[in-house]
Amino acid sequence: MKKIKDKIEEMESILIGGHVNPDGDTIGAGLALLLGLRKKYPNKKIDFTLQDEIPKNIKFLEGINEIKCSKNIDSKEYELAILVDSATLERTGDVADIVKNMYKINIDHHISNPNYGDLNLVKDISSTSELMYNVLEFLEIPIDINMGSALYLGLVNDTGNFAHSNVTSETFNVASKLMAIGVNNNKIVNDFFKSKSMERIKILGKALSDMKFVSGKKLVYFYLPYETLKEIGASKDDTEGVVEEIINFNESEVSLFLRGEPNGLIKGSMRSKRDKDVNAIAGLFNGGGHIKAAGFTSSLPFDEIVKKVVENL
Ligand SMILES: [Mn+2]
Repeated sequence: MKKIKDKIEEMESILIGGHVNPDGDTIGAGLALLLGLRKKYPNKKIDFTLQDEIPKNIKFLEGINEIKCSKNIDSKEYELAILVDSATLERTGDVADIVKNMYKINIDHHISNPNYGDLNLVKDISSTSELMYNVLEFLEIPIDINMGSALYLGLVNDTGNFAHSNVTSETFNVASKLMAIGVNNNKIVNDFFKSKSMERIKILGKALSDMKFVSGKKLVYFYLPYETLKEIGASKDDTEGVVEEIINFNESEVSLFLRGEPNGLIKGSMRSKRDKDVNAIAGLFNGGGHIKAAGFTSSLPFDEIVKKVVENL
């Protein structure tokens, strides 16, 4: 962390980047860092950029409008890139190209992260936001209510509201310190989880009624073709959380959600309840993530993806 601090102090312009299809963790960690760095170094040029739009249920965070779309970023204006919550550089989409010639700091919590940065802070903990809390402390940046709310959202996002096995006493410790500075737990959880669009509820309903179960492998899966997504009038962030919902089935151990993309590829997400390693399965499709939560993109048809997953579970 000392080297990270030195680099930040040395450079005059910093661009923070997060992953495509941004979630509460990449946004929470990146936004807290943006607000903190701007406060501590008012004379530096500091921005946070993402390729994709902010999901509707995250827009309530204060400072969210400071995040810039990667289309509007000129790479020549920055010397240092800090990538957050991005398991590979490619995961940042268009941002990867913008930062390719910059000095890169990689701050992440995915075990599959190959340490692609010039400096890497990769720790196997609940969330990048939990890690970012420690980074901000090390940088001696006081965490205000807006930064704290962003970090808290990251914790809630990646722990399924403190329900997953990645939660440790340290996760609660960070959550507790955030509440102590005034973060409103109930408001964040309500704004984030209980704010689903009708389209999202409809997708979920479809998933719950059409999901299939492979009892020999305790695998529950659901495939949503792109045409069905369009018929419902949904967008891809309306499919968030499906993979976590279908694994609620009591006999399942692993869930697989497959979503057709407009370009004909299929995006897969997997979850595991106990010890089955879905990071390894995602790896068969050149994806990755964590042992209990991972994802991939494939050009195979959906039935072949299911076959390959079943064979390897
Ligand atoms: Mn994360």
